[in-house]
Amino acid sequence: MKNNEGLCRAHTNIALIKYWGKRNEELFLPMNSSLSLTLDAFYTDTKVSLDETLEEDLFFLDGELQPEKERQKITHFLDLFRQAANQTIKVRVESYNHVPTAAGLASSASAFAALAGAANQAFNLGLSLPTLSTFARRGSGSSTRSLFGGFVEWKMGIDDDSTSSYAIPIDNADWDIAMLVIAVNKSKKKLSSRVGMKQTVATSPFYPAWVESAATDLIEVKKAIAARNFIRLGEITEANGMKMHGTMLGATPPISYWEPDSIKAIKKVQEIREQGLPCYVTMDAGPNVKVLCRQSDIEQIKQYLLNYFKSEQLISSKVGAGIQLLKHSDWMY
Ligand code: 2P0
Repeated sequence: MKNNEGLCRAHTNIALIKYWGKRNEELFLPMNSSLSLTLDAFYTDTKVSLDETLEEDLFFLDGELQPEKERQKITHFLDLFRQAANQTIKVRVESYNHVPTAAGLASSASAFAALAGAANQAFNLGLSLPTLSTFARRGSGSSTRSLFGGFVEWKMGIDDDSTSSYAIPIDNADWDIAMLVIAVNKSKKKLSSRVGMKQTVATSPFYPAWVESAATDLIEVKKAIAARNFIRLGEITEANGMKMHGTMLGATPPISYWEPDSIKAIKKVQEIREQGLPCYVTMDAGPNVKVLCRQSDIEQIKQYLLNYFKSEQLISSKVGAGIQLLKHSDWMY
């Protein structure tokens, strides 16, 4: 690795206890703490190269130079690193997303985590992972949790103290855990999470109850993880996701990311459970359904779902690791 370059891989994560709302939009400070599972199947590789010949940052995604609006987001984010390093040098960013197109999963979590890891290396900052997670957070809230593998908690922190809201690993989840994505629709969502959460905080009368309930769910889910109680973990996960979507329905105008096939998928998962295989759904700011299950049951679950969905709609993932710095020889693009 050259001393002005950073190469990093970060996996995406799915929240089991959801983040939905900010108390400080500029600093991306959340209304509640959240907890996620990092997934192996979906990741972003990013290279950051400091380049004194550049007059502005350049951002390439999957080999294509990105438009001004996207570049500005990256520039704003990289300013945090420039400031920390006391430098003004411009940067070339090359990112490659590994998310099966059918999965329709937003990749901002892995994107900003990989960019943070690569920038930490390129600017030679040597930030610890929890501190680096406070930087990643400023790109996209959910990316805070993608710094680590397994089950990860993103602590909401205190007041407007940016350093108090960071991620920590809870458990490496090496105990027969997996996730199956049922891809219902891969088109871009109509309402971004950023706007959706703002609208929910501002107008849903259920919002205070959501915040209170998410705090209790977090305590209970951490107990379930500590006891390796998969059924309890699944029950809390499913209930928390439903509460988040219920809170959104209470917004003005109401918000729903669901489609008819989302409900079909939820019902099919319930049927599998009634047949004795424990599996639980969670959904994010889109129509796709994620199924938390045991790795040892995933093939059987998939077989059942194949009666109702196409095989390319069913994408399995094992538990993923935290960010990894890559060597030049690992850079395959
Ligand atoms: C989560 N989601 O905890 C929640 C659950 C979607 C539903 O974090 O505005 O892209 O960049 O902080 O992180 C998606 O929102 O939003 C998200 P910003 P982000 O995973």
